[in-house]
Amino acid sequence: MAALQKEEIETKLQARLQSLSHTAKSTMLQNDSTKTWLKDQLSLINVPKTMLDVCIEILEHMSDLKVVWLHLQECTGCSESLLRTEAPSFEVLLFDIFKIVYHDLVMVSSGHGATAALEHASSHEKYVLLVEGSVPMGFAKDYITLGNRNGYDEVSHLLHNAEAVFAVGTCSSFGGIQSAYPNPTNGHALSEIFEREVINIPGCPPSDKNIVATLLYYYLFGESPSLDSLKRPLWAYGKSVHDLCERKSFFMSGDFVESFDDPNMKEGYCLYKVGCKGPYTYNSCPKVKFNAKTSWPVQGGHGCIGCSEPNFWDNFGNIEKPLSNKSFFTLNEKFVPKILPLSYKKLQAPIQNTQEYMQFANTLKSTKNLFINLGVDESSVLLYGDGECKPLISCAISLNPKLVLQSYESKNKQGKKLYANYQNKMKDRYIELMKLCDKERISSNINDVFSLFAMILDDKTLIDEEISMINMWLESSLNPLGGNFQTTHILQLAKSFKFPHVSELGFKFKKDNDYYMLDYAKALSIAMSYRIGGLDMHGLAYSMVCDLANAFVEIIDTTCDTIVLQGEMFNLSFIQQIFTRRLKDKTIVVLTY
Ligand code: FSX
Ligand code: SF4
Ligand code: F3S
Repeated sequence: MAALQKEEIETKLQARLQSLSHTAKSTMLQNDSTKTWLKDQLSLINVPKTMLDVCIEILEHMSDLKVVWLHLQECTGCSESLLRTEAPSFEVLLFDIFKIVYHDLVMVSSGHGATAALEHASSHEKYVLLVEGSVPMGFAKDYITLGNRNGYDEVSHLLHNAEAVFAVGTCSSFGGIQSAYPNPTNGHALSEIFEREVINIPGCPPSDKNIVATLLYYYLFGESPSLDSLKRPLWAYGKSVHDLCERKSFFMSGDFVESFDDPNMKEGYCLYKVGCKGPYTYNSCPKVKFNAKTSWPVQGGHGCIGCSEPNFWDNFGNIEKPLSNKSFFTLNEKFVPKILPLSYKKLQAPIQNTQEYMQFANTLKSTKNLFINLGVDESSVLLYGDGECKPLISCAISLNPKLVLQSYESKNKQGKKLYANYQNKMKDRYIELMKLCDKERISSNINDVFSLFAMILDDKTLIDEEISMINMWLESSLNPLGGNFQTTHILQLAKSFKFPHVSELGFKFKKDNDYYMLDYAKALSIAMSYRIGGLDMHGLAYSMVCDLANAFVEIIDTTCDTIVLQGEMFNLSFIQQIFTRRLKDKTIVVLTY
């Protein structure tokens, strides 16, 4: 769901105030501290500051909406995070603004008094339900009981009259630690059990800002903010921790701390090598922080452990090691998107040229379609429409890894540093590559980008015979070591990566007059950083193929209705799924022989 535009936001807020104007105001929020707080919150949820007064008025009218906060299987970390909110204080927030009527950690009553308060709220109040913790479904659902009901029955009961439902924390959003292997209580996320639409605010715990501003959005607009595919508000979970991280420039130059007592820790070097999962985690922690904005995990000196992602306990491997097949433990399939169907077409032989593709295109129902052929000997991308077929991509990949590497030396400061780190950390490979000749060879086969990357990043030692073979290949016009050799190798490695996480590299097709050109320079430098940082070749290969597939998706014309895929890379089911998931309104056809 896309985020709202400024004008839409203004119109919606004005309409909301209008609809509330007949109700009495119960709170007066026109004071400086509330205004300052609200300004900050509004900037988080992308509401223009000019709407401040309208927002205050809306909140003043929202006297009848209450908050019921339920605890199921959890550690109370989410509540603790909220308690550390600084301005306005927790009491102001929950008595004057949101009006909490049930929260068994902070309320005065206990026992029968608390149960009665909950019963009263559920039958006499208009309320939003916030649930912290997962729902145990094992052992007659009795692993958790509240008063005389088990957790499952209590949530079912409260869901009936709730205006909106928020899953606070990773436990209620995705199952969290209780549903990690071996999940003894058979714990589940709210959305796995109940049909009701749930807004997820994951994190173990989430920042108080993510909880409060999401709730605020609902109070102001009377509807859910824009959400991602995991039902997380985009304003908070739309960017990766890595992209917002203050240590990112060190990642880009390949400067990693080697251990927690590394003196470079003081310099703020990147924590990828000691296990940071920031590149695979979507959350706003570097921006909103925790404990009254004091700090966040990476600022405190430990890598992100991916706590706002589904199955992070199981699926991120060792907390203090980079992703690598060696640190794989178990895979939890919860929240893995469903496999979407696509069609296969069996042909006698591969399509080899424009003429053959035009004949094939005539058998398709679509009037405009795209053919992506990543063949071992040749690649081509053809756009077919109005009886015409034209190439869409042109490619110029430098095949001499020595020359490509050396070009970093003359790049900017970051490039130079990366080159020096490569020289130092991947010494053997560097020495081997420097034995290559200075002959430049350019390829127009997209598959050869795999050859180039593999030659620079692989950890297999090149023996002298291989070096002289590569030299011969660079000198000649033959293609014995091109796409064929390294593509198969990369695809095999990619297939055997055990984790479902792509390390984004940033391949891009850039428009250049009538053609798109493949820009791989940035992707290569990021791949070098990941490699120096300890991502294994399986992970790197997996990322290369996924990232390249994503780059193709980006240039697919909206008027194109069928995409035809040919070549070894498209036999991989996770690559096919990138196309089917990201191009839901198109027909994807994979050619087989
Ligand atoms: Fe704890 Fe909340 Fe983790 Fe879970 O946060 S901090 S175990 S997400 O439900 O209390
Ligand atoms: Fe920051 Fe972690 Fe990314 Fe390094 S890997 S830049 S520490 S988020
Ligand atoms: Fe969690 Fe990572 Fe943020 S561990 S708190 S998502 S930095």
